[in-house]
Amino acid sequence: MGFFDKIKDGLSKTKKNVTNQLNGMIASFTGENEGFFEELEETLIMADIGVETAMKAVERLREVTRREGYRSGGAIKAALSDILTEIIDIDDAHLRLDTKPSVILVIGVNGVGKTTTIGKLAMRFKGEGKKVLLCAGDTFRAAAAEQLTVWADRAGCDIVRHEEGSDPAAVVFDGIAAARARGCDVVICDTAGRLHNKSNLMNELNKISRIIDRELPGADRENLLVIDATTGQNGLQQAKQFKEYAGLTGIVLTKLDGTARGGIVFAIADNLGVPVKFIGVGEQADDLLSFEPRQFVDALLE
Ligand SMILES: Nc1nc2c(ncn2[C@@H]2O[C@H](COP(=O)(O)OP(=O)(O)O)[C@@H](O)[C@H]2O)c(=O)[nH]1
Ligand SMILES: [Mg+2]
Repeated sequence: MGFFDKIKDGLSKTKKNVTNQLNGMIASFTGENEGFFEELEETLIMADIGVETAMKAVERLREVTRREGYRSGGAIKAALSDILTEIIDIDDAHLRLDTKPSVILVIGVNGVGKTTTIGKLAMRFKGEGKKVLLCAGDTFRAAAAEQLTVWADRAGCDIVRHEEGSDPAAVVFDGIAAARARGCDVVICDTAGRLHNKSNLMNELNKISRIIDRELPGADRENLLVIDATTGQNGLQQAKQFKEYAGLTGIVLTKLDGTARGGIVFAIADNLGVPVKFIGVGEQADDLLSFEPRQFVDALLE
């Protein structure tokens, strides 16, 4: 299945709800019409794009429609597509991992898909001929390290894990040492999404972060926040907190196959100013797609 088809397939739920409605509205467009813009705004909000972002997008569309005197659905659709793409096209969506080793720290609340995403990334890097090491930094539950071990076996890569309840920063420390000794290209660190309280979690992430900086100064590093698309605007609130405490270089938006509200991609990019780098559209190894703004919008509107 091609890349574009895979996105379309993954977004089938979103498409059924939102796209059909949007396309119906767009097809009936015959010229500037306030009712049309209001209805469009509502549809976008229902798709989880967020009130602010929907208003911004529609306002831009109004302006360009007035200026260019659009009278056809085709023209409106092209203009909307450009506006939506512009909103999500932030910086470079590609990973920067040029140093050896480089590090990916994967963070986010419980159950969003961190460990699964790490497994998918490990398989992808492996396929690119990279030597990968996984670090089982979620020591809160023994099952977390087990789950990561299954992925490490599948990807045929090394894993460093300690006992349940041990210090995650120590796991990361050992992981980095092992990666150096074994000449690994990428170290991917899993983390816990839930501790006894929020400040514990943020302190722990902070400590892990300092260990990475200290042990690998100057190394390329990605801090990826994983967000579950089905949690909608709630996910956005979490993201704001993680951004404040941990710093982010990118977002991975998972479970886009399971939600009818793919608009959350726009809300996140617009509100956080952090690029979405990957989207998850299923539980299998190849269900992680590099995020391509234009293709995403095309797949959504087609
Ligand atoms: N449908 C779907 N399920 C996913 C996706 N990513 C992860 N999951 C599932 O979400 C659940 C929680 O994932 P896990 O990686 O354990 O989350 P973690 O607690 O953040 O590490 C598992 O059942 C995964 O298979 C995705 O993109 N789509
Ligand atoms: Mg996990």
